[in-house]
Amino acid sequence: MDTLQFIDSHTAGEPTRVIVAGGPDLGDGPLPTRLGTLRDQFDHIRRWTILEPRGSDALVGALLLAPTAPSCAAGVIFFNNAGYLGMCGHGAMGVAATLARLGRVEVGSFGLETPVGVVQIELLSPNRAAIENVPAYRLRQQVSVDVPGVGQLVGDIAWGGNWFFLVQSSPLPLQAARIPDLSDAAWRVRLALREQGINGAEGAEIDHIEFFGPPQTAGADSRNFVMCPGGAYDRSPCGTGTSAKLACLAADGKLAPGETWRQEGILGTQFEASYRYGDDGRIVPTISGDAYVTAEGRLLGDPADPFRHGIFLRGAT
Ligand code: PYC
Repeated sequence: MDTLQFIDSHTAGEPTRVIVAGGPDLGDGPLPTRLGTLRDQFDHIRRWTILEPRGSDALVGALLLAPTAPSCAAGVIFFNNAGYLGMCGHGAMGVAATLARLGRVEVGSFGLETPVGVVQIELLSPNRAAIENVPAYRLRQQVSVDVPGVGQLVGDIAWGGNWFFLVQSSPLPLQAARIPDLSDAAWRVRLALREQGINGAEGAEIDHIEFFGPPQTAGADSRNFVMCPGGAYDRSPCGTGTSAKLACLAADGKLAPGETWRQEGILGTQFEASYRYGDDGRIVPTISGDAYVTAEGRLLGDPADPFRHGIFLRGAT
């Protein structure tokens, strides 16, 4: 019987499952190389961890690895029901809470190595972390896209560790009761961008869609709805999506360095965000949020189980 040892958490409602032992040997090379090995040779580990019947579409997985940078407490590769994520903000907060649970970090600063760079984390308490994300920037402003069944939408394209299309005026009310409609509309936007050849840098697919509207909870500056690459919506305000939002606010002169932005998600939970300028003129966002460990255990893979590597029906990408 194969086993994977995991710790589950949620960050502002969005779940993270960290594989803490039993994962494959990916060598000790750079994280992007190890991600390639995981994807090409061990993708069943991702499916086993994330997909039903052991997981769910909402889960983000994180494989804990030895870092190459001595300054880092751990390396990590994030993945979901559709594939691999360069970075994941809520997931990094979940990893921080998990490392605290394991006794591998204490309140204070440490680095987390990801395939897209080192993320500095300040563990503020065992259940709250501030993530200094990889640099974020806006690639294009006010891009028009014709979305069948939704209409003409205008949005910005920005990088926050993943590629986002950010629609300032949501085509639908940002209410939890409208999540199925919001999901349908956001998925249509994703497909329309793909079909109309609207991409991130170097032809990268824009695989996260973000709608914005007025805040509904005290203290927030804005509310969002975020569609993730595999068709699940983000229960949290999305760390990389909030980073992309900060890049747009900074480019528009609407938020000064050091000023706080409170982004509320579709469940009403909040991330607190601010930025500084990096050396290359891009912004370096810091995003804070709460994460709670919810479970720990072992995933079992009986060789006789036809679904030991998950059920995958959607074919999202
Ligand atoms: O928090 O960056 C994030 C994220 C990406 C996908 C789901 N959550």
